[in-house]
Amino acid sequence: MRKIIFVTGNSHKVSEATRIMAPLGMEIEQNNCGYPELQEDTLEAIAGFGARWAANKLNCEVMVDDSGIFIDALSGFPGPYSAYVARTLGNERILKLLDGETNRCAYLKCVIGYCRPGYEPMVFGGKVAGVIAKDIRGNLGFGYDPIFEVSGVTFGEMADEEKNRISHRYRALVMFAKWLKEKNNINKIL
Ligand code: ITT
Repeated sequence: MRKIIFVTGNSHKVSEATRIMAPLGMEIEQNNCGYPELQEDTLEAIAGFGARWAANKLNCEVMVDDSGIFIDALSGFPGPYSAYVARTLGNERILKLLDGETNRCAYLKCVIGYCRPGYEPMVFGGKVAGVIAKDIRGNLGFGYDPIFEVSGVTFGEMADEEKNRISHRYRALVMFAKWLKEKNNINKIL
């Protein structure tokens, strides 16, 4: 098992990543040191900056996860501002904003940032498309899960294993794990 430090304050992300990464041969250890979240307009810029900052601070390789929900009818808002909007508006008021709206398409996106001290960061993205539910449903998952619906079921109503099979986080982590394996193989050959 290869161990990697996951810098995040969000324990839900840690438990999802732990379950997703174990079959891929990776062990996750949470570090709560945090990192400055740039007010950037892409998740990639925020995750890349955070990974570089944390790798240099902790002096070891790290991963971070910057995620958000992008709502079509709101021109992609809140996107990179999802954490702030969750704190200030919350799911109920987001549903109010979409009252009477027929286009309820949205996607969740996760960007994993990875960096080694002194190196450039790498970023790996994953998305899952869905719709914003008409009401809050389910008490599983976290964040926007109870209002994000895929095939008629919200992530808040899905068991962890089900969400982890199709989620934005799963897709980003698989890309990351593949890259790490390829990179290690190259290093061994060299
Ligand atoms: P860290 O930055 O410490 O990792 P955070 O919770 O602040 O934790 P983000 O900035 O990435 O993480 O999160 C943006 C918002 O999106 C936040 O309100 C999360 O609860 C929410 N979110 C992230 N992943 C999600 C998921 O899988 N399902 C639903 N909501 C999610």
